[in-house]
Amino acid sequence: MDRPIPVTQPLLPPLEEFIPYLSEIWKSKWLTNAGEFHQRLERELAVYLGIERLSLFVNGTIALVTALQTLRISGEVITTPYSFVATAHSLLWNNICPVFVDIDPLSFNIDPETIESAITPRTTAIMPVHCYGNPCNVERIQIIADTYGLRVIYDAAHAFGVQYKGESLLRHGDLSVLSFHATKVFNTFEGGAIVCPDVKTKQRIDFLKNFGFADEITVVAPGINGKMNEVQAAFGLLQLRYVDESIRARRRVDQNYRTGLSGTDGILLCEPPADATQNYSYFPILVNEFYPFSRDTLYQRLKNNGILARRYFYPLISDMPMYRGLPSASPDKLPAAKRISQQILCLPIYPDLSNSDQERIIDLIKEGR
Ligand code: T4K
Repeated sequence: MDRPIPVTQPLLPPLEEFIPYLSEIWKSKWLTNAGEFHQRLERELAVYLGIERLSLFVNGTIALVTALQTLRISGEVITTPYSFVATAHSLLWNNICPVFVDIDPLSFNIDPETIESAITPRTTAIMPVHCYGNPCNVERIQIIADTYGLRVIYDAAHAFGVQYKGESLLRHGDLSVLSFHATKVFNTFEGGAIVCPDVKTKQRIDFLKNFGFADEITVVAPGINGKMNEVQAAFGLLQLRYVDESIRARRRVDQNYRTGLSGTDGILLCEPPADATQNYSYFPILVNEFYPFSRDTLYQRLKNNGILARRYFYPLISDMPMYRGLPSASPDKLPAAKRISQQILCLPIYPDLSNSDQERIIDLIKEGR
């Protein structure tokens, strides 16, 4: 069998274009701690994303943990069970109790109508996820947050470059957190960022990611080491020159799937979000009862043919051992999330996915009809 087709593959610009960046690092001997490339990437990403400022991180998870520290979030935080585990883990690492609420089965995002009844005197914030880059109902969430005096931290790990109603989706909420992991549309091998609204907040975040140092001898908080290093930042600068081309190539893959799979009984394609651009980071389909096999049989069938589709996100976070004892984790309170997690399958999508490989994937799925 040929090489397996993974669910994604990182965008890697030509190697020879990266060498000059490495030469500069070798020359300067400046490897980390807010170096030149780090500062440049912060500036260039802010311009690219259409935001005022961001603070780079070593990965998205540490950025989530730090975002919660930044706003001194405590007690309970309302969040979604339908995400990558890092969302809820960032709460546990801050000694915060996650309170899971159900999702909207069309957007896969937190259903705002479930939030109010989950608020208690201990609630301090809401942590929604823009799942697959689909914008959350940011207006409704903000109204609830304002009414109850809650903070909003968006896990925007999937939302690189997404524009909502003509401006960056990352402008919503108190903070938004990005991931630049190898599997993301824009990567720095590992990496992440917190998008921050004002200079003071960025300064606090910059202290927190550097052990809490405000200057050489002053430590203002029990910070962590969350710094992005110069090799990561240099790679990000190079990668930024290719990211638009890469998103265009992903769009082609998305359109091929839409054409090839439309009308297949039992396979539901997800509607592109209204009022928003897409980055095509994932291609989720739902395998429902009208398909001849279960989602897991289709997953295995594809795998047997070297196609490594993934069940993002199954199992639900609320079904994992460290969360399932929580009252809010009870499956009967999360019916939409439960159903979607049992039907979801994310198909391979990345710039280099060839038309012939994609045809093979489409044919295999259609053969099941
Ligand atoms: N919040 C959300 C909503 C997230 O989705 C994530 C991460 C985070 C927070 C946390 O951000 P980070 O701390 O990661 O920055 C992957 C990623 O590791 C993870 O970053 C991502 N979400 C999650 C959805 O997917 P796995 O365990 O599925 O990755 P893995 O290693 O199986 O990789 C998937 C495929 O990608 C491989 O089959 C092949 C390809 N691949 C992967 C890597 C690492 C490559 O071609 N090259 C590579 O270097 O979690």
